[in-house]
Amino acid sequence: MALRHVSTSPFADQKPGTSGLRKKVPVFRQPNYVENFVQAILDCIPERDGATLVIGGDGRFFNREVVQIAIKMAAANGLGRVLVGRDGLLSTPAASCVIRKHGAIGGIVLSASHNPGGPDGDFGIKFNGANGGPAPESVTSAIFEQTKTITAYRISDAPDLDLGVTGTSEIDGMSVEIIDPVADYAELMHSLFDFEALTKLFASGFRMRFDALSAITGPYAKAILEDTLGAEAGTVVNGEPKPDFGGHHPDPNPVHAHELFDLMHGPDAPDFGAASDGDGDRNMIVAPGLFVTPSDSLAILAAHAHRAPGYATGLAGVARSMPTSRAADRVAAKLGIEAFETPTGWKFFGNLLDAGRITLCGEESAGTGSNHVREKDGLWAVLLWLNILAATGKPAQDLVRAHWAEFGRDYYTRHDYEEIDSDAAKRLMDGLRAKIASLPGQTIGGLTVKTADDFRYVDPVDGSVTEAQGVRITFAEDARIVYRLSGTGTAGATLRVYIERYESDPTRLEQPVAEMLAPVVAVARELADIAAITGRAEPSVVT
Ligand code: VG1
Ligand code: CO
Repeated sequence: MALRHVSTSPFADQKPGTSGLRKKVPVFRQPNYVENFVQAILDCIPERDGATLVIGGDGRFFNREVVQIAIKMAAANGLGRVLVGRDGLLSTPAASCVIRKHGAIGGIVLSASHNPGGPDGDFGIKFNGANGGPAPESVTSAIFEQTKTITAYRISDAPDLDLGVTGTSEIDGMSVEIIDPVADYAELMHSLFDFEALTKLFASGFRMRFDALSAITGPYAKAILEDTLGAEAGTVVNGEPKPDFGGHHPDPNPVHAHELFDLMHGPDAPDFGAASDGDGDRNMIVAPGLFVTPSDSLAILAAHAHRAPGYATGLAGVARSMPTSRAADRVAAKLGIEAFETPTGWKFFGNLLDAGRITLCGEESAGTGSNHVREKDGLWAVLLWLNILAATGKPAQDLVRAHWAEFGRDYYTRHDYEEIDSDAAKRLMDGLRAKIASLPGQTIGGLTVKTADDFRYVDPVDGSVTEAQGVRITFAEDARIVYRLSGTGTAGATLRVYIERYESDPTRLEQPVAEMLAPVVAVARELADIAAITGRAEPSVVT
């Protein structure tokens, strides 16, 4: 077999966003598009000679083709070994686990996460470093710079490998190990949670539903929940990963996982409901009759994590992304541990986790995780919940209510305005930024602005600065509005408006969310002039 140098020319649009490079499949299918980006990644791994690289993805349309390309390019670029999930599959948290466990130099993770798949859907490529986490901004910027000047890439002309069977082979002097995508991850979960107690929980008649939305977590959830812990067959639904997610939009929220949501709010609700996203890093938790917001989930897990063996010694600290509600901060204050507020995107938790400053972290977008890997982890969150339910013997809905009674409740909603005109989105954010200085002290719609700023993050570990991460406005009435533009969309722009209000009055903890937040929503729309600028009277998705 020979190694080939192929001439190419740059694409101008290969700038990684919140979580890697995400584009429509037809964009990725342009000749050399994938190869250019993969070469740029490999060029940014100086120690790659002879090293181990992990390759896998969420199984969406185009996954297999890109896995083959990445393997052949790794061989041509001097890597010593690649670990590839069988059938090219690895959930994002499992990829992180495998990188860490096998001392890899990093991993190429193929996923567009919660975005729909299929020939006209989305695809994505992300690089994770040796700690198992998404490359930090310094590395993603270097990759982008590389894509702008690329003139050639290196690839082996070996034939395609059979990805369907585990085992080791070799191409051009590089060893290729096809691994069971679930085994290392399942072992890690076993080391963190009390599997005996969980087995007893299911044996006692505890029933749950896990909706894998025809995405990557099906095999993981079946292996762990049904085959290992004895949950009844059929606990995991939509458990076969499909290239187009069976037409599902694999985003675990009340809108896209409405079947689960409806079941949990109906007469036949089992004891616990959960769902995960396209690449397995998100989680949705629903108790019977009660949706648990991801922000509340993070806070509740932080308050009870010590009940699971992996966290029995307590937490070093917690972190949340800036738009995530402040519920976790209240728990941290009570526990006397540090709380951090980071920009959106898991890459910003990496330094805090590596430095041992935090143990748990999470985002309002259904991401929760810990120091066990360097990605958010959907099934892990479900297992931690189950471990807490087993240890306390309390129903999930009681735990949530007890939490509100103790800490108060952060009523929370997110309004997304999807696929709006990019210029209009920019105008809207510019308009808000221009207003920031004059807002404090103003009363709008009955709420008085306390502070307003554009979030700027100074990493407490390495001092790196990330500017312009979203406009946040707090009100004297203990409410908050945050505005930012999505960095994962693939068409036009998506405006996200995050709205919350804290309530500690014990008689007002069970109000309808929309009602409690209506005045704040009205202010959010007025302040940013959303309807006039975007032409949208209502958001496209409310979660
Ligand atoms: C969104 C979420 C963010 C999350 C990111 C990747 O980013 O808001 O919290 O980290 O997706 O998640 P944005 O820039 O579109 O708001 V995933 O599960 O898509 O890897
Ligand atoms: Co995801």
